[in-house]
Amino acid sequence: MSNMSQKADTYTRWTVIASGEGGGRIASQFFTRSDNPGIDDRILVMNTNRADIRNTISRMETHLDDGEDPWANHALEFGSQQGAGNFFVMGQEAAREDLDRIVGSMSQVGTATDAFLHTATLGGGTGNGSIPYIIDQFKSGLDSDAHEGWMDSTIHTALAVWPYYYEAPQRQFNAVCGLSRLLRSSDGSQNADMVLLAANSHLSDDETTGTDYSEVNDQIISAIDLMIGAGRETRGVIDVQDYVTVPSQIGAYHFTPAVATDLNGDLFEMEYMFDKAAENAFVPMDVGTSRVTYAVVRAPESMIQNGDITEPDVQNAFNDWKRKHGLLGASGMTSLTPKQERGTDVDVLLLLGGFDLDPLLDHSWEEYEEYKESLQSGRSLGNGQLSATELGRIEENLTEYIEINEG
Ligand SMILES: Nc1nc2c(ncn2[C@@H]2O[C@H](COP(=O)(O)OP(=O)(O)OP(=O)(O)O)[C@@H](O)[C@H]2O)c(=O)[nH]1
Ligand SMILES: [Mg+2]
Repeated sequence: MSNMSQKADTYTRWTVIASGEGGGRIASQFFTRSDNPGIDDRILVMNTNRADIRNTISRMETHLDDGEDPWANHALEFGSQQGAGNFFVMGQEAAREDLDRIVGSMSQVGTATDAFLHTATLGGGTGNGSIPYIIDQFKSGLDSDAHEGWMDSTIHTALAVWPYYYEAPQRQFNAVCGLSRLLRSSDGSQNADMVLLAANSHLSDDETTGTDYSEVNDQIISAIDLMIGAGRETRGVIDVQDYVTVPSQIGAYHFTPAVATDLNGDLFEMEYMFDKAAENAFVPMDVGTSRVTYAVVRAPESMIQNGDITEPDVQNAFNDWKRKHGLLGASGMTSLTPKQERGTDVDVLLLLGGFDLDPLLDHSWEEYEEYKESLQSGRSLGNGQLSATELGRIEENLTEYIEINEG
């Protein structure tokens, strides 16, 4: 990884790319904080819809340096239509129309970045349509002068939000297709290097929200914080390359975060903390089916310095925890990360990968089938077309991927 050390000596430089309204809302939440180690202000929000992106920008604006134009560095409107009509093919076509501008903006915001975090909701059309397509363009050797080659080795992770289970069949249909397209390109090869999943209904049982996603988004942000933190100034460092190498080799590169924060480190055993985190996985799943498991423990610097919590403690506890869940065969790593904070509050992130996807898909598969039937021999809208053959490939790619991870 010689290229990484050239770019950043001490930690992974992340860039957040968001497309669509929900993706933009999550990304802007990074922006509205005083301190974003690992990301700084490398954030780009994109949308096909000018009104949506304006709202996102006005949330970000107060946090920009005086006189900085958000449109110049942090926002992009793409495609010739307003919105994607909640049809992912439209979002994809919009990105195709403006690929050069998108790549140009990404290069500008993410100069010398090590890893992209592409953020989109899977229920809609814009984010879900464009993000898998954009990743695919990079992975298949995008031919552009704009990035001067440095992007060739950049890692593309995706953060994908599953719709509430009660949302319309078309949303569930989009989600199933979006997951497939993030995991695999049309020819069946791996697309994103890592796909992080979070399901709205699983994170919040409040069905009355609809417009207020702050509770769900807060949880997502804290998981990403912990994940990014593990690659910084730590004892055991998990770097982004570590997250993606083995999972890609064994075809188990879908993950979900499982998080527990503010646990009293004086009081609780580490193994108990892992259990608490595992209880709060971001999608419905059976922990015992995980094929890859990473553990990130973040503790006050003083606790680490005093030896109250050590790297071997974390490793041993994690092994015990894995044994208890029949996961000793799963590959994995641990990291102990300091935080600048007094007290004894410890935060834990488990990244669970390669688990059986059926418990999640069970919520949407019927609606997917139902909606597919209603399409019959394909669908078109504006300049977006989805042929039966194309949809067949999308379904087959997902089915094959799921089978690899059925255990
Ligand atoms: N967690 C979370 N989910 C969101 C948020 N905003 C929207 N969603 C979910 O995302 C889906 C709607 O997608 P949007 O993000 O509005 O869609 P879009 O990418 O803008 O695409 P179109 O509007 O169809 O062009 C629904 O399933 C919502 O439940 C958000 O801020 N956080
Ligand atoms: Mg929208």
